[in-house]
Amino acid sequence: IIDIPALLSDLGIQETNPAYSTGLAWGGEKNQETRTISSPTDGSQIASVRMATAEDYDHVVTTAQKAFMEWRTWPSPKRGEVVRQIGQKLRDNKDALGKLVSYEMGKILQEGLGEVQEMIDICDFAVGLSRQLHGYTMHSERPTHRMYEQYHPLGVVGVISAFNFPVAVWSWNAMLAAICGDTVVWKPSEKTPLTAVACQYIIKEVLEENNVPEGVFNIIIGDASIGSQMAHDGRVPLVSATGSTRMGKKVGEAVGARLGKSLLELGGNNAIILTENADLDMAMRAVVFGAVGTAGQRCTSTRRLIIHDSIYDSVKDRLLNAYAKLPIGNPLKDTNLVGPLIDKHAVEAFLNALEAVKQEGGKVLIGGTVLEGEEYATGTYVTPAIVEAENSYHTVQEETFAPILYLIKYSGSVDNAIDVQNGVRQGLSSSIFSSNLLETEVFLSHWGSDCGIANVNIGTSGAEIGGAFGGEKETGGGRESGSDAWRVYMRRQTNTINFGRELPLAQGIKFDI
Ligand code: UN1
Repeated sequence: IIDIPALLSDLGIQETNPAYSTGLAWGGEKNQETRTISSPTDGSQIASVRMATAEDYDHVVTTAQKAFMEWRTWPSPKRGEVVRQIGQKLRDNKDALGKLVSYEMGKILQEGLGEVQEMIDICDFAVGLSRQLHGYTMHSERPTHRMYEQYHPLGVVGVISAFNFPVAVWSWNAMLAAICGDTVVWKPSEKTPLTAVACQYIIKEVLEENNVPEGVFNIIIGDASIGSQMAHDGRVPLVSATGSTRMGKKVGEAVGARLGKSLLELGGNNAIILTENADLDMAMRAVVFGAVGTAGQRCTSTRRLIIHDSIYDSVKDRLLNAYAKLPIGNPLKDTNLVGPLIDKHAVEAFLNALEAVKQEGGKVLIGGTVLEGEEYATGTYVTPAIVEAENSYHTVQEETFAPILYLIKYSGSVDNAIDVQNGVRQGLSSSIFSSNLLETEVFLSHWGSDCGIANVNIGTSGAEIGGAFGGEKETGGGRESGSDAWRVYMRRQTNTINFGRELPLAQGIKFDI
């Protein structure tokens, strides 16, 4: 299905991959510790990467700091022009990068290509934004004074990304940070470093052709120890981290202890509410894709389905029917909808969660097995599960990064469904299916969904880049990509200017000298 050496050569990736890159130069070739990357798709070894050391990290941040001194002086639209060209390179490489994402991470090819499309889209968004880094102007209380605010570049931005969106999350952060005048040190997930390396190769020519200083776009291949070094590093004013709530708490605590800024995009426990007024044909598409897409490994995956008791049985039947026919297998084969989990640890977590929910009284209606046979020899392919459960179960309260959909019944008004939806510690994405305006408006009201994303008549996943992306509560509170998410990548300054010949003080203070 895929010719890996040809693909790597298409992307310009050389055989041995050093542990870090500063955009123009690579380093860490002599490092002893290596990691072998094998595809969850067919188990073959794709590459071996070297792991960065603490000294490598230090060198990269020093280079990024130095680059910042120059990069911040470039006019923002000129930085935008660099991002425009990066977007063009991504268009040229969409097919190859999309395939590599699919192969290294295991999502189906359509989703791999979709992920690259999100990168292209954020480039376009950032180019426009490079001319719109607006602040407010205000009226001063003093005569012949005016006030306004400006947004200035912040410094080195650390980006820690997860395996499930191995490249898009970098671009949401890096492209905005770049037009804002920041430099970026990216630590990709150690489970998917190769796609990150590919991105460095893709952008290299643009950086060279535009004389972008070395150190504006950096990557560092390492494990949690590098992430921790970054979180504690006072030279990194903003750390943007995507991953589990457990990881995010550690990063948030370390960054908070030095009063740095963090942008956290952590676990979700996303629900769809189906009221008695739901259009079930539409809802089924949303639920099935939300729950099994990316094999349940999106932070926006649908994990809970909150169903009105009057339609519960018919929803259950329709879902069981759809799940019985799910095409599961090699994600590069275009008839498949469900690929593998990232690795065997993820399979274990899937099985453990199912065992635990059974202990609590849950009933597994379908799925929950590990597939065997030649096509599934990696042991990473599972059958997506549907479980009847209560919202209060421990297992239901946790985010298991796997395709498990919990069916939860509610009765009475939509307020009861919203209580269930909000009754978890996470607050990323939520949606309601209903053709009744009174229900949908309650869901969107200030006593409705408590999530960062609340949708009507669409599913929980597949957010567009134009909106601010992120969530509340244990999801971490950060917002990235669209809307005004760019502000976190800049420092804000309020300026008051006196254009008169007197010096009146604010708040009416009078004194003589
Ligand atoms: C993630 O899973 O970390 O909304 C991000 C979505 C994608 C992003 C998911 N645009 O499903």
